[in-house]
Amino acid sequence: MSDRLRNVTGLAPTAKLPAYDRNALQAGILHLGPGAFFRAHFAPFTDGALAAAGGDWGIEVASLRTPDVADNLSAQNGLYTVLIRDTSGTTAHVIGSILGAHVAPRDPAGLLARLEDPNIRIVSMTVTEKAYGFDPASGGLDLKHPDIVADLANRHAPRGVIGYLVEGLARRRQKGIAPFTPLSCDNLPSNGAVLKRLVLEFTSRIDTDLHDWIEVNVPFPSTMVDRITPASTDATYADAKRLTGRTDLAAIETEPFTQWVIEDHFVNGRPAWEKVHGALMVEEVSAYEKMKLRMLNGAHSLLAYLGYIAGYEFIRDVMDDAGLAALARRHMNAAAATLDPVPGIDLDAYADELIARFANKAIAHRTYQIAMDGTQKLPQRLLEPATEALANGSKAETYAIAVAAWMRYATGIDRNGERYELRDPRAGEIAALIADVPRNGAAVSAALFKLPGLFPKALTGNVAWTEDVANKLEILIQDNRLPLY
Ligand code: CS2
Repeated sequence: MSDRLRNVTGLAPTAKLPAYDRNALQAGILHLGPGAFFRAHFAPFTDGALAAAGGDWGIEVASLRTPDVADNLSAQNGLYTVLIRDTSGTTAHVIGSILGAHVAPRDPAGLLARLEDPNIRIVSMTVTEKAYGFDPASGGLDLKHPDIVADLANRHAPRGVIGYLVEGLARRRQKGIAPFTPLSCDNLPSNGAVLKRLVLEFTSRIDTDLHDWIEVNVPFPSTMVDRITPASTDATYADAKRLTGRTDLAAIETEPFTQWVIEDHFVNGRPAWEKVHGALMVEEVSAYEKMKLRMLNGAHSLLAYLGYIAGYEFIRDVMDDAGLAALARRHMNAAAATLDPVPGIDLDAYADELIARFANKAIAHRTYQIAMDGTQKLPQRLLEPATEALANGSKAETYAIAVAAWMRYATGIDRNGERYELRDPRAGEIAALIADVPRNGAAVSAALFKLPGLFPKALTGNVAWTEDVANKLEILIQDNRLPLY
């Protein structure tokens, strides 16, 4: 393709360009998982920091699985377009912070060599919840996770996130190179603390000296990340072409809102992210994380499951249903009631803003996309706050609705009787649990409550609440929607 985006000269005047010299830039960050969310969030924040304050903080990305995004970025010298959409129109920003892309399965040794480079001072990641090897039941390492099993057996030739981080740190220690800061940017509560625990549990099984060195020398800052980013479609690529004049197969689209709260604990420097609108460096991120996971993501999952089974394709369509929009707001209030005060944030105004963001008509965010990986998302979004809500004397009714909706969704049959793919790492277990169970609320909920490690005992042992789930599920199985939201 001769019109491919490869450099920033001669682009259409409608494209905003990187405001720094990319050719003079070196990589200081290696990022694992260059998916759409990373391209809408981390890379633009770093692009903004480079423009505002410079520094050798270019990014190299590495894909641990599929090569497509990395290959498209490589073909474009790392350049790609972010389309920012709202009802007043779409703007195009060409992002320059990515300098190179690797495909780990194709060249694992090449990626390990990059992890040893002393210039790489941060190894960040957006790999989704399921990639970590986190066991929600124990809060620690899932010793059955395929990457963890493989990497414990073969630590010098890793394939998963934890394996690569540990091998990279081990090599640096052995060669006397200062460590990098691992930086998790996934939607897990205390993502840095979780990552630290997983890395340390993994290391304690293979090398106790390395374990002690990491414990003392490597910080694991937690972050709260937020920007609604649907999967790219043909409309994304067409608009990127129209606004930049170039074909861009790594283009993404997103909303105007963007937020990043980062614990300021870096062992080896960091970009001046605080200079970019939406970024906040703090001592402790947990209050922000809980707020976002419970109010935004919890309501998102609720709407995704109820919306999908009611036949709505996009979250914006669900928000056009007054009953569902009101339910989302009610759930946000219930989630807010489980939170401690969050510095500088009025939770009511935050909820109003979330409702407006969900309703953004310019953002086509599929309910099916958000519904993915429910077993990985439910604990932090819905089950932990539900447990706290019940303990505080609430009926946790909107949580019962959300869980019933997930269970209805987990049956894998849509309102027209057609099957769909669950896209959940535990899809096989779910199907096996309900295969021979009568399709009614009591039976299906009883079966799914038994999914090992998912539901805390405080929920499954609460008869009133589980009956509420069963009753709501029964209605959803019969009618695909609840009568009164
Ligand atoms: C969504 C999130 O897909 C999902 O599960 O809830 O990706 C959500 O859009 C982001 O966390 C918003 O920051």
